[in-house]
Amino acid sequence: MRWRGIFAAALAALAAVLSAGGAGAAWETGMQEPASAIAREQQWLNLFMLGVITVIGAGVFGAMFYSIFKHRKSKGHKAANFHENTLVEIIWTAVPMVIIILMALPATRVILAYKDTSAPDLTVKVTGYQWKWSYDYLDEGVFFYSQLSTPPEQIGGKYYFSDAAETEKNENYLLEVDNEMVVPVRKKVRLLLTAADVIHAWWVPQLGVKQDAVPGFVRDAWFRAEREGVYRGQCAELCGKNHGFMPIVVRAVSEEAYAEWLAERGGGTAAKSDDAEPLRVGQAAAAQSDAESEAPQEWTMESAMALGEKQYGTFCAACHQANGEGLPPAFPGLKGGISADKNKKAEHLEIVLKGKAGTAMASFSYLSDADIAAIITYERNAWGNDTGDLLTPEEIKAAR
Ligand code: HEC
Ligand SMILES: [Cu+2]
Repeated sequence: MRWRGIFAAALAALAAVLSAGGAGAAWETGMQEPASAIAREQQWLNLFMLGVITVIGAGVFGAMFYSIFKHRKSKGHKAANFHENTLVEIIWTAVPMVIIILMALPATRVILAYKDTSAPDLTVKVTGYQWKWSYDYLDEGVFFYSQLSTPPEQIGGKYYFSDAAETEKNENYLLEVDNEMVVPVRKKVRLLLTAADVIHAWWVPQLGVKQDAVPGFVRDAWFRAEREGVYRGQCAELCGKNHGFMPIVVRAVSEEAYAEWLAERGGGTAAKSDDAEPLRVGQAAAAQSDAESEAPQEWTMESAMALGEKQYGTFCAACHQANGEGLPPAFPGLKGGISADKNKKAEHLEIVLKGKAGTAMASFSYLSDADIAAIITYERNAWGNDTGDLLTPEEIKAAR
């Protein structure tokens, strides 16, 4: 009687858990539906391998438990002696070898296909940063950053934002971005992956791509989305505090919609017309930075300082801190040093434009002339630095 009661209670609890799961997230098992041939192959490989190891596991443990039970000592069985048995040794070497080869053959086939980035229809350079991605459509002259668009109130909730409204989470909470990577459907998209600070990884399960993005190296990968749709992924390499907050969204659209999107972004055939010079890598970035920085009409100390403070906050404060004190010893303060030295303006300009090899100080030459002039002006006149230097965009242009 007692056992029946416990069993009934357990069943009721299980039912409650199942229905709660059904209400919250879809109650699903297995992997996301593949949207590329490679993703399908990967899932097949996964099932195949699972099958092989299940059969081996059941066989080995079955034989083991059977022997232990059937031939136990208490029944008077004596241990057999297999020492120096050549036949057994050959069998237990050959059989696993055959099994491994059987598993390696299909796996190798998929890896070779996965690595074959030849003859792409378009190439996009993808760069990982702490904590966002950028996409540079190399032949189309389109460049943009892509970062998390989930509002911070939804992440922090009432705990961090006392005045936050009851925080309902978006459907694609933490898997949504401001600028999606748009690609034409059924076209081979080659990715050139790298990173600007630490190792990140570009991972979109439905497209079957997972590739580390390593600073100083360019790795390639490719996908061909089989049908239109939105495919979501995440950075898959622990890359610091906001690792969980740099999602990836790929939208595969028809060729017409893709051309329209390119045109909206100022790229495509317009950027490729015969008399236009081909865009250099990074130039598109500068163009975007120009367009977005709202460079002031009149270049005065005041307007430059205002723009400089804003752009410093975006591009430099993560390391050098908003108060200019840096985080020594890793990141030097900019209060004092060459930023406060009237005679070291050229050095200051050089380190911002070129970066410093072998340190975390990267080149910021992809920023617009106005942004760089404003940032340096800001650094040379904030936090007690009082060089009075006002740099102009023309000066930056000449120094490039
Ligand atoms: C990822 C971290 C990081 C970011 C972001 C960064 N810096 Fe740096 N910066 C460094 C490091 C590290 C050094 C020290 C390099 C060395 O060892 O000499 C440095 C050095 C400098 C120096 C030289 C300081 C001196 O007095 O010698 C200047 C100037 C500077 N950075 C300006 C900038 C500006 C302007 C930006 C934004 C556009 C920026 N940095 C963004 C890491 C960073
Ligand atoms: Cu990352």
